[in-house]
Amino acid sequence: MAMERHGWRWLPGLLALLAALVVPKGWARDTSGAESLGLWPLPFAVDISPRSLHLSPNNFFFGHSPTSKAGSSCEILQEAFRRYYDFIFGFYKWHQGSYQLCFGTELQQLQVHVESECDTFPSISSNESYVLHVKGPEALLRANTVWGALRGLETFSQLIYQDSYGTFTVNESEIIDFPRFPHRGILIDTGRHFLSVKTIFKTLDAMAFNKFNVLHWHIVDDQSFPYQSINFPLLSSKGSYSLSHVYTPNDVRMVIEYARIRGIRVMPEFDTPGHSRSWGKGQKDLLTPCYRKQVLSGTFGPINPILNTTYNFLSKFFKEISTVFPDEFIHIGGDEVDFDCWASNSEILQFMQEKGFSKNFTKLQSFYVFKISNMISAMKKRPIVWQEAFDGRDKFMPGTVVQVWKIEDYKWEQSLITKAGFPVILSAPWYLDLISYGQDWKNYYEVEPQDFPGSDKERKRVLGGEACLWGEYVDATNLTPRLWYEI
Ligand code: CP6
Repeated sequence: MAMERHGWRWLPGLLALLAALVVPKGWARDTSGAESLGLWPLPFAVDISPRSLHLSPNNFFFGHSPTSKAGSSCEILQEAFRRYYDFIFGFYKWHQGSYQLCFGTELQQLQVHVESECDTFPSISSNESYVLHVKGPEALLRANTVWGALRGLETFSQLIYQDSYGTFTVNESEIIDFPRFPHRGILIDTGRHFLSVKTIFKTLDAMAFNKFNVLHWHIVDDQSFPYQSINFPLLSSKGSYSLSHVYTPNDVRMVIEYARIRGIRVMPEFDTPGHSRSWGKGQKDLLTPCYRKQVLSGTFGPINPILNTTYNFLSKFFKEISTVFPDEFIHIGGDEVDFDCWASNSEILQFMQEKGFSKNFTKLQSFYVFKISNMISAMKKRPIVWQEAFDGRDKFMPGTVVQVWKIEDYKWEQSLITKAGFPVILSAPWYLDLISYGQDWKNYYEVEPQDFPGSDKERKRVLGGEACLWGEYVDATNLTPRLWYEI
């Protein structure tokens, strides 16, 4: 009931991910009352009293504490105040008047105090903790950063319900909260099915309701190249499904801004050297030409890793990406590279001989990934790769984050990566595009991201998790119901 007041607020279909990522393992928590209120994800410590306060839409406001470092000039907070006022009261303001007839204590203000100055972009190291004291006539939300304040405002809005007379009500409560992991992501795939900016916004809204903080935007793939590059416009004009299935520079800015305002990072992925067929339409000589019995077959394989022109192009391309996307991380893929085409091409084989790789294509892949990683580092960004790039590593850039996606022995993979000193993001158990005849979400609940053989130090290298919603069979019609429970 408490959750119905908003009409369209979603509980995650990946409840497990939330439970696993947000709630510290083995910590004694007092969550009395939280279940019945539908707080989600469950905060670290919740103490809800039976004493209730009422709120009236025309006598309640969000304010800044006089000593807050982020005051009324902070756009993140001002925008959040408007959004949350509407979530709390918006749908009922004009047609339910019973809130006037109330006795008892009224809650008139939520005062927000932020310890540090109004930040511009969230990052992997943003402090998202907050403390919420709800008592009359003024409630207090304290946070270290505006990003923590956003999480606290979300929790505050979840505490408010309408009683049986329709009166907006909140119980006196004390909440202490912080996320267990800094990286709580959702992967969307706009290379297989184009998703409108509006659909992406809707996903970002739902992410904010569920305290997710990273949109992993797998923006292009084999099937299409919807990213409109400023320096290489042919990539999308030739490689997109149509000229209306394109993200213009303005669309990209709008997605980044909509996310930023909600404390969500946008991490772009440009997956190479595999999964890159669509790049070939607008960029000549980028892909490897495949041969059949010593003659060109007319088909193309992964990006050609032996040409200087490849690296000149990618360097300019990623330079652009590093300025368009403000996030510190760029995902460079490195997964599922098909070696058959490389093996068919005598120039590739000759290059491999010269480099001393003999017939080991994994070495060629590693050579390529290392060069791209270097490029990304030179641009003061950090690379993220899929696990194959780590598995086949020769030289491997320090600080590279490895994303685990293969379900087979994923815990063992986490051990290997963290033992080698690299940070890890777990996705394997949360492949939301894989659906069975049954309730997959139950398994999502049971995952413990730090349950793998290793030391405490190694376990601390788990940055968090990501639910992947690959787009081969997902478009705007089924994206929301695959990701969230709507109530
Ligand atoms: N696309 C890309 C995909 C997948 C990957 N990369 C994928 C592989 C296996 C499953 C689901 C998705 N569709 N670019 C692997 C990371 Cl089961």
